[in-house]
Amino acid sequence: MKKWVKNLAISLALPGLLLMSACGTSGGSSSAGAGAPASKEKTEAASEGKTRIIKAGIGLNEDHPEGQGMNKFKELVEQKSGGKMKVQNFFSATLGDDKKMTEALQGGLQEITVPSTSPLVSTIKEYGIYDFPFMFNNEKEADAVLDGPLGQKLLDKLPEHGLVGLAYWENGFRNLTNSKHPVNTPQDFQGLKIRTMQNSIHLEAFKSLGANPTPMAFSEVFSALESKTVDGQENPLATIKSNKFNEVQDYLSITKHVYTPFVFLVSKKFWDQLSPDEQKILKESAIEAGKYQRDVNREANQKAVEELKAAGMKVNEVSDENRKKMQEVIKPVVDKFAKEIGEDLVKEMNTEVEKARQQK
Ligand code: KDG
Repeated sequence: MKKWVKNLAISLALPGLLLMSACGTSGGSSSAGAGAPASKEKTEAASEGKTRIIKAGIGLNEDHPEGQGMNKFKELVEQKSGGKMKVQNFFSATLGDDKKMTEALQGGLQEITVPSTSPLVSTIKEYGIYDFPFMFNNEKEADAVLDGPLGQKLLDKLPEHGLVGLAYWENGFRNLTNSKHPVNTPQDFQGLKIRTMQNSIHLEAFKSLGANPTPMAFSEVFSALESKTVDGQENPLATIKSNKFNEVQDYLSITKHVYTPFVFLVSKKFWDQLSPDEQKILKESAIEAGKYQRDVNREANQKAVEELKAAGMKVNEVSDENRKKMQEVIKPVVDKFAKEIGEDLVKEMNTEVEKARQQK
């Protein structure tokens, strides 16, 4: 289906869905609007056998590992609740970008989204510790930190902002693509117009390398690359493949310059209406689907290099030596943000990474 036809269909269907999910239950007598405070009747309504409609949206496509994780989550929730909780998944930013969907959760207009942690930083600065370039060497280290006490500490900061965090999923190591030339050394970034996520650390890190970064919502990236508004972008391989960036980008450089997680968010306004049993179902399903999502993601990232090469991209591996050089150039930016975020938290992060490294 053409994209505009799809968008039109969705915008026509949306008001109906919004109405259904604004009530949080369907087939029930509850008439409370979106974001209504938790009420005894509502909790009882759900446990009395009424169906809850849960609207979940992400920016990436259904075929992306994140989309596959959302489908697994839907399957688990519907199975664990015996069909009393129904998940409606919306992919490809049809409900908006990461920032917009997070705001919709805070307002109680949408129940679930799984954004990159990076755009959250403008609201909760501590999430910036995940944006420090070259923090993790591999996925195992990231898992240990995210699933450990530090990861939980950051999830605990969400409720005061109207959000509940149930788990971390994986976006992954980000790599640079561009339409100009292979990037091997820090000097190769000079003058490149690069789309970044809406995150000040990413922005300043690329500036320090001499690039010309522009923050932009993900849904705008393909056309910005196609129209040459920007020369390049950076994302994990599975995303580059799923979004067909190879059609508008000739060069892929395996920079692995930063690992970014996804965070599984639920609207607190919605969460507070759920019974403890319903909350348990959502939490267990988010964690279980997250494990599946990480596995699928790792497999997809591994396969994607060859697939992108076969599709005509010129791929270069950046040496460890050159990655170190990039890290040195970016260090003043990291030091600056470490002060802003809080030296103690950064120290804790470094200790956790070190611990994970020792475990092997
Ligand atoms: O569904 C998640 C996406 O919206 C987004 O977070 C992808 O990494 C991403 C980016 O570059 O915006």
